[in-house]
Amino acid sequence: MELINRMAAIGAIAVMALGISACSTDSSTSATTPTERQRMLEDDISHKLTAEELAAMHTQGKAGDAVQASVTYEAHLCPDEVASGDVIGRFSSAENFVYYSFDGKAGSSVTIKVDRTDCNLDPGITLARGKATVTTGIKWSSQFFTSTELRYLTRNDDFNVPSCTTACGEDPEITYTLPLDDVYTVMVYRVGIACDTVDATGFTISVTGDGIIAGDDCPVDSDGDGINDDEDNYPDSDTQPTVSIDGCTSGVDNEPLGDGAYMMDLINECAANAANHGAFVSCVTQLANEWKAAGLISGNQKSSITGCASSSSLP
Ligand SMILES: [Ca+2]
Ligand SMILES: [Ca+2]
Ligand SMILES: [Ca+2]
Repeated sequence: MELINRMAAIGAIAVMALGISACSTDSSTSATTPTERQRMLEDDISHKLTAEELAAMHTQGKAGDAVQASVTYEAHLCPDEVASGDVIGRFSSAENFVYYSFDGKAGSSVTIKVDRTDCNLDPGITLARGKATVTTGIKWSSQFFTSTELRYLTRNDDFNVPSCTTACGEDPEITYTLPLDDVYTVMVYRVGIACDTVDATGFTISVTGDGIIAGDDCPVDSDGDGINDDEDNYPDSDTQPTVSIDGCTSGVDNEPLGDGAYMMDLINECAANAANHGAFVSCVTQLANEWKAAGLISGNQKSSITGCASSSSLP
């Protein structure tokens, strides 16, 4: 109970100092209303906080320091991926951020959009360059961003009216041109302490645009046959349009066979493994028989393929 009261007090200080909660109506500590302070913070990230606000943030920062921890990334986002996540915890604690990473391209745009699935969650997003291992120096805004691993870029709290009726702020969206080829971090944080309920956790996040590239952690389809490398029996398929053997063109389409292999992959294997020309012709003939039996080629096409194999000088 003691801990809960303390957490509530820290939350109340943050809300009063920053006015970041759309649900807060407490403006007794400052001449500016929460809405005015919120606008200053949202529209001008170089806004200098008042001494009162700074003192409150330092108190809050101390609370954050007490729970500094390792950063765990919820997911690495790949092009056109939509992820979902949970925000659990209290403002400025390590648990109050959910981290995502993606690989980005210099000079290209990305759009990051978070939609709450729980009406009582008020999410915001911060975009930073780099990837973090510890929470040290990571805050929700630029004023307190002293991480040596992440470089603050931008943030947004309210952009889109949520689909559910709520008094708990709006959903955030950022469109941003990336400065460098690098890995980037998206942090989803909860804003409206006063209107958030403790168990309000759900949201989806999408990161889209030309700036998102498939990095090392994304599935790759090297030969473009629609089967990712990790499931492709022939990840670097010979995808030439027509079956041709040693310069002889059969006129038969080089068809994909369903498991990542193209006809040419198997013919190339025959050439690589055959001990002599007779064995190569026999190997290709067996393939052509199987393809004809499967209805992939006609009798004439089978003859074209085996003819090319016979006239070749392979292996
Ligand atoms: Ca928001
Ligand atoms: Ca493939
Ligand atoms: Ca393949």
